Amino acid sequence: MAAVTRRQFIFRSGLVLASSMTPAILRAAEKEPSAIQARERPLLVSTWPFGKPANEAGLKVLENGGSALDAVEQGICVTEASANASVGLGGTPNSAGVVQLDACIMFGPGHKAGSVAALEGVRHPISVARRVMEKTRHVMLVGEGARQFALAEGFEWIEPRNEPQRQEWLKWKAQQDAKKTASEKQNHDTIALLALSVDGTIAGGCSTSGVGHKLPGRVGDSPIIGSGLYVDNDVGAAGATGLGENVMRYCGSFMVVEYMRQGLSPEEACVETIKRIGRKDPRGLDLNISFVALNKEGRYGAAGTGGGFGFSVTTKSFSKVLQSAGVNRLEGGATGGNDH
Ligand code: SD4
Repeated sequence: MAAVTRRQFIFRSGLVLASSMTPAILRAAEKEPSAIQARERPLLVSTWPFGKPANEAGLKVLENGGSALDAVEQGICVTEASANASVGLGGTPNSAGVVQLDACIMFGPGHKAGSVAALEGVRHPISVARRVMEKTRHVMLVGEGARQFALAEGFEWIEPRNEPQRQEWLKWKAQQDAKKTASEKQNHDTIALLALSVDGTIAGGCSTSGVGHKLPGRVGDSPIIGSGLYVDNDVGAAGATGLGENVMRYCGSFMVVEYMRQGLSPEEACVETIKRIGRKDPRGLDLNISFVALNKEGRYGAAGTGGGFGFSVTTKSFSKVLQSAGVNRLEGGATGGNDH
């Protein structure tokens, strides 16, 4: 029998302990033992720095025995309840001064999905989306139908136009009388949160008040399965943020997952998706779109147009905000990034 070096012994002992890892991770680890550390389960990845507390809440859920779906829902609830993002009822009103919320959720096993759009007066649209998935034979409910469903399910009705939001809207309205709307690049915020549990189950969710001062009834990419979010339990998951009209015309998150299925890393898949959209779109890369992704092996990455954007990653050993790759040209590589 070949002699076993000390290094091999320590490494092989680690593999025995890592009984929950997939053969793919083990294969990668055999090539490079340190790869195990970079590909931890559970793993939570979300858009923007404000996703970090959501990830951390999701991790607690997983540590307490909850599922990846529970982690996604409860993590996103943290963002929906916070004032730090245009998500939930504290989000940006539409052009009529009303906050209309979009959200969706997906659970890898069984390829389940639920979604709500243009929902008014409910604090946690992500939970209503989950209820649509679990309690109806439908995937998506919108507007008043979604609101009635939420009320029938016992969700609390909150008066949609609270005073600070009304004041903000009145200010905005006054500005409109004087000049055109500022760049559409402003007033964006969305949480897309992806979770991979120890057993390899993947779930994802997406929630937003949508692009600021949108037309009443406008639905963005965020609640559209395949656009704002996509989960394939055999491959991975992706979520989007940015100007929804530039994501939903291309089924952006679906495309990211398909690139991962073809063997690209999560970051490469995000970069390639943005380039492909940029090659097709008359605006080129002037699109203001970004993606986060993770794969079944526990790799993660993100990319955005321009200089990229901040995204949040949480495992048991760290929780941090990273800078995504930036895509500002159609040929050649992206700038920066954190390809893990
Ligand atoms: C939307 N994609 O409604 C959302 C907005 C967003 O960062 O993501 N902002 O178009």
